[in-house]
Amino acid sequence: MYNDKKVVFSGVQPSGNLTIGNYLGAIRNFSTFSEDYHCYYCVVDMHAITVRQNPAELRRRTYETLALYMACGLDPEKNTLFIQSHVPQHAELGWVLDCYTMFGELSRMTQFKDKSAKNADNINAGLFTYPSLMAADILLYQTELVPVGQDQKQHLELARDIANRFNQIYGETFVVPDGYIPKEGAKICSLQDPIKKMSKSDPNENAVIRILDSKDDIIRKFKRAVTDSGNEIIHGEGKEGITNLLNIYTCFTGKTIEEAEKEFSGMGYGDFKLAVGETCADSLQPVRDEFARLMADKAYLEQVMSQGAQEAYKNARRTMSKVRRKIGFTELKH
Ligand code: ATP
Ligand code: LTN
Repeated sequence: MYNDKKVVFSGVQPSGNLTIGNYLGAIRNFSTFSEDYHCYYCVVDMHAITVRQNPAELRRRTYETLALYMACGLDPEKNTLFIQSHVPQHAELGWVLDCYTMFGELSRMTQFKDKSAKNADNINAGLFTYPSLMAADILLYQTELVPVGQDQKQHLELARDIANRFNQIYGETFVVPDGYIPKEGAKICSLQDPIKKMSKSDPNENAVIRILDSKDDIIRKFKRAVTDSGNEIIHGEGKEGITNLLNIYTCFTGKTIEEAEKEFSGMGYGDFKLAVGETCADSLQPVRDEFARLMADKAYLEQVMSQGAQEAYKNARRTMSKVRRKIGFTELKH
């Protein structure tokens, strides 16, 4: 059904309740590729355990992330939706690619540096080799395009370098993937520290808007958003807080920044924040409703998971046998 189509792959970690950063930077765009590409959207639970997780919560969030994919418009009949740990070739290729990824390259990854600082008591080897497992996710499916937010650009470049290196040694094996970083929404910032990206594992709940937050919570958090001492609703340097809010508003409404500035001109910060909060909460309402409906039917989610794992497995297996042959692993004949 899909075989002649080019491939799109992306993943989200079930490491917390998803934020509007995950939504606007990544998931919302996923369904735009569904007609023209064979799309694989994966819940990357193996990446999530690079940071300590509570087992029951990890399991629940894995279901929730899958349900959110669907609530954001991904039809499991048109996209392969699956869980990373259900397809063992991810771990298998991950190991192989570790052997073609340099210590120096991994040491330069800013996500590793940030997460090491945040988890100083658990700087494990998986956190370090996270990017080669991510490269394995992508390369296993001969992916052409990877829709992600700005923060993943460095990991993607490394995935391309690894693919090129492997191809140079063994001849054409992997498609070299391109990133797709949206023009709008690629970097939604924290509401409390608008220089930092909004992150689902931020311990400060006021800094993040979660897709599943209630309307009241969303409005309350926007009202508390950090701004500046001025009173003009314009974007630009020194106005990172207002710029971030304008950016969120335009992502949800499709308006340009200039249109939004005009619309809010003369308005106070309080009313502006309320308007952004209401727009955001109302835009997310259909996603929340659909999510609740899907979560009530666990059997259906399990059926989607197993169908996705089977589809992914078929294609992952093909790339993996090619890799095994190229590097000189022996084959079991009996
Ligand atoms: P964590 O805090 O656990 O590291 P995260 O919020 O960074 O998680 P990921 O699961 O790592 O989320 O990312 C899923 C997708 O969402 C990726 O494509 C990533 O680039 C995108 N993304 C994450 N945060 C933002 C953000 N603030 N703005 C835009 N895109 C984002
Ligand atoms: N590292 C990504 C999640 C991720 C991913 C992928 C994204 C894991 N594997 C493959 C795109 C393609 C992140 O967002 N932190």
